[in-house]
Formats: sequence, C-alpha cells, structure tokens
Amino acid sequence: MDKTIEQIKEAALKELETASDIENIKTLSVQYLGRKGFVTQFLRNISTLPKEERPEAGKQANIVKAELERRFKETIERLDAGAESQTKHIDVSLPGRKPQTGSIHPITQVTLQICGIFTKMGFQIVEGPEVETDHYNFEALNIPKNHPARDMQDTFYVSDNIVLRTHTSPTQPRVMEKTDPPVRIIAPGKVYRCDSDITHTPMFNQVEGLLVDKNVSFGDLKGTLTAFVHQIFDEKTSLRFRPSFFPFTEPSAEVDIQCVMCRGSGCRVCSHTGWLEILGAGMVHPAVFENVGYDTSTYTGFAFGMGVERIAMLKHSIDDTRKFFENDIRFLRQF
Ligand code: 2U9
Repeated sequence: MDKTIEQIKEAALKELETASDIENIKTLSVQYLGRKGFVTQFLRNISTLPKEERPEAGKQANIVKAELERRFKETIERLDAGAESQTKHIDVSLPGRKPQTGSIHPITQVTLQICGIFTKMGFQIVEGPEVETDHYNFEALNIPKNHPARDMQDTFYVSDNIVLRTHTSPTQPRVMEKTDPPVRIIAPGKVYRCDSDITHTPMFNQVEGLLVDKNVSFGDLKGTLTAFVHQIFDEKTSLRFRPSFFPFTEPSAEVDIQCVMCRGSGCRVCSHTGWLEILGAGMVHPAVFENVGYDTSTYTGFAFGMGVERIAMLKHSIDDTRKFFENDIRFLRQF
C-alpha cells in the first residue's frame, strides 16, 4: 500500500479546511469516500497485507472512514446554514418598496369640486334614489306621457312606472314637496340613459341645481353660473347663453364656455366654433312649481344641470368618456 490510512486522513482534512463551497466538498467526499475513493481503495487493499496485520488495519481504516464521513457532513451543514443566513440578510442600502396607495376617482374629484363651489354659494347637497318613479323622473318635471322629451332621453324602464333616473332633477321636487322656499339645492349623482359611444356611457354623473326665492331673475342665474365657471375653469373663461328648450324651464338656455383648448380661436375639440357647451339652465317652469304646491305669484327660481364627465374631460383634455370607467390603473393614477 502506497499511503497509510493516517496519511490519507491528514490529506483529506487539509483539503477540507481549504474547501470554500459545498460543491468543492462534495467532490472531495467522492475522491476520498466514493466507490473508487482513497479510503475505499485502502479498505480493498487490506486483503494484500500479511494476515496478522489485517484486523488492526481494517479497524483503523473504518475509524478514519467514519470520522471523515462525519467531518464532511458537518462542514456541508455549516456552509448550508451560512448561505441561508446570508439570503435572510436585509440590504438596507436598497431602495424601499413603496406601498400602493389608492386615490379618489377623477369623476368623484370633479363632483366634489363642483359641490364645493356651490356649497360656498349657500347651496345644500341633496341625494335621491337612482331607481325612480315615472312621476318624479318625468311628471313632476313637466314631462307628461307621450312628451317627445321621453324619447329624447332613452330611458331604462324597470317596469311601467319605474325607471332608472335619467337625470338627478327628480330629487328636487322630492325636497320641494317637504320644504317651503327659499330653497338652494344641488343634486349630484349617477344617472342612466340607453346610449353608448365616445361621448356617452349608459351611466354617467350629473349635478343639477335649483334655487327658489322671491325676486329670482335670469340675471341671478347668469351671475351664479358665471361665478361657477370662473372657479371650475379659470377667471378668464368667457361664457355665452344660447336660447334653448327644456320642458322644466322657461325660458331655457344652453351655456357655452370659450374653448379651453384653443381659447376661442377654433380647433378640432370645439369643431372650429371657439365654444364648448357645458351646461343647460333656465327659469323653473311654473308647472313644476304648481306640481309641488309652490305659489307662482310669489316665487320664481332658476335651475341648471351639467354632466360631470364632460367637465372632467375638458379640465383634463380627455377625448373619450369611456376611459373613466375602464378601471385602467395607469389612466386613473394620473389624477
Ligand atoms: C327642477 C326644475 C328644473 C335642471 C336643468 C338642465 C337644464 C340641463 C343637462 C345638462 C347636461 C343634463 O347632464 S346633462 O345631460 N341638464 O340641461 N337641467 S335645467 O332643471 C330643473 C331641475 C329641477 C325642480
């Protein structure tokens, strides 16, 4: 035999001391303890020794074999534990992970801004049901059966006399029935119309306003809406009132603002007119007052209505109203 079992043991332990990773140690283990390893070879060669030396040589070789097996195993376990503690180590120099915070939906933000402006002018916020009776949605607002306005507003019917409200105005006769003038209320909320394209969604948001008192004039309406437009857009924005028709107001007007994109010079957004329609308004029709028992010889009032999505689109230069409802987080995070 070339080497004694003690020499094999010393060589193995020396190499084990300098081995730095687990793969190295596994290779060493094969070299010494594997089928063709040094210790195994030594054990095989014992049969070539003189007969009287064999028991002691076998005993020593088995002791060395057991010790080397133990030392290899211990070293592998130690290195394994070290690797694990390294992966658990926190690198404080790395940039932190930001928690994802939510934000207020842009339509809610604009609704709150509109409500904020009117509450500062003394209006109270009122809310009503989204599933409404035919009476409050149409009759009370001077839109009788077979009136063309019912066709104009593509209505979702729940049953013959129940509809998804097509505007938030029905909230207002509900309040007027229980409240004597003066009344200053705005009704924000969701409304439903069977319509869907780039500028219409089957559900959209409105804010409708109503003011009733003695001596309320069209001039009060113009002043109130001018103050509103100057706050929701800016002080430089001009307005114009165009004659229009609504069954619940007489006279009625549509309110345009100077185009927020081109400032009136004409562009694609304003169809080269320099103006954008943003509101409908008028003096409350006497029939609406009679329906709720208000004295039309003492009281007059004005009313107005606007679509929140339209205002939000113009404020944020958005060209497709459907973007508000797609729940695309990349879109919503911008507001
Ligand atoms: C009462 C009486 C009258 C509210 C009004 C409008 C004109 C109007 C539309 C604008 C765009 C709704 O979102 S939109 O489609 N609204 O043009 N709304 S006057 O009139 C009322 C409200 C309540 C008791």
